[in-house]
Amino acid sequence: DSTLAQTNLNTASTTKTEAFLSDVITGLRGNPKRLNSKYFYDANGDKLFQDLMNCEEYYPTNCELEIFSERTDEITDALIAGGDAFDLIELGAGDATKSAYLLKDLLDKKADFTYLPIDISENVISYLNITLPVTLPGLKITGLNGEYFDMLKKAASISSRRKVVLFLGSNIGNMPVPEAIEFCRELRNHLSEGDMLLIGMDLKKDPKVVLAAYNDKEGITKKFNLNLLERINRELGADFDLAKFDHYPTYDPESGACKSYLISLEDQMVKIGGKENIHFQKDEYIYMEISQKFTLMQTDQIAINTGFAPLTQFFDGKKWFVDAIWVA
Ligand code: AVJ
Repeated sequence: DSTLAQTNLNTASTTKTEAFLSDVITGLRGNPKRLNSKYFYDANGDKLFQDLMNCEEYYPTNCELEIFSERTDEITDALIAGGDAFDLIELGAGDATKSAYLLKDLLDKKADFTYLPIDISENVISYLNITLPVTLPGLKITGLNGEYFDMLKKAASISSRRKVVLFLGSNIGNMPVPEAIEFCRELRNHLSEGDMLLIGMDLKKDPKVVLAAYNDKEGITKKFNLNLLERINRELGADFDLAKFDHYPTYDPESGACKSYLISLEDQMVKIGGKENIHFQKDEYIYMEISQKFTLMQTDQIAINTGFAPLTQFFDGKKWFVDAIWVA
């Protein structure tokens, strides 16, 4: 009944805030200090990421859009060729602009599928549930708000059909390589033989191009990083002074790791949740995010080492980005 539903909802959101608080405290008590980039995506963060995707320097989205708009037919044919009716599960769906190309084509081809977008942002999931059935008439959609593997389990409990998983935008780059490998292994364990993964990975390229994408002139990336401090202020009752932190993006062409830091501009104390005091030395950094870039060889290696067979690769004209289909 509605009382129970309300209680569950409140319990769920309390638990979420508690998990957020405990992750933030652990991360900021650590040495070096760090925050988890998955927390970037509240409603403001979603908006800032959309601005980023539209800014000139941020190339990955445009590359993947080019692939999806120019190779739509081949990509959806390959997904359909995997077998009968399927669940199309997207990890980190965001605004689904890219996947919409595939969804539209699958609908045109009368493929029998349900779209299950998973996202950490509540805001994103309610938006998709409301807008996609309007823009894509006939689409069967069940949005799932939560962590990737929790929601994958939930998806498997709803349906036992063949799974096609989308993991786009080089979201996998938000993990350091060893963690990304562990992630793919776990993902493989959630799949059955013959299931498919369409994975987007950003490739190593001119270091200046990479760094510029994470150091845009308009300062959207800086705002995107500072927004997490603002979110902590708002949701966890902290008193970060955003003016006392600067954004420092780096790219190491050797490892392919693109990392973002916030640097404390002075010696300062920040209070979180009314009781926890965090001390920052002048010039001390918070490690915010990694956006790993890969070699083509690495992409195949990761597939093979984690129990997948690489099937096909699709590139943009500049070969800056790859969308690969791996079979479980
Ligand atoms: C959404 C994780 C793919 O790492 O490129 C963009 C997020 N961070 N600019 C990325 C992001 C800074 C993005 N991903």
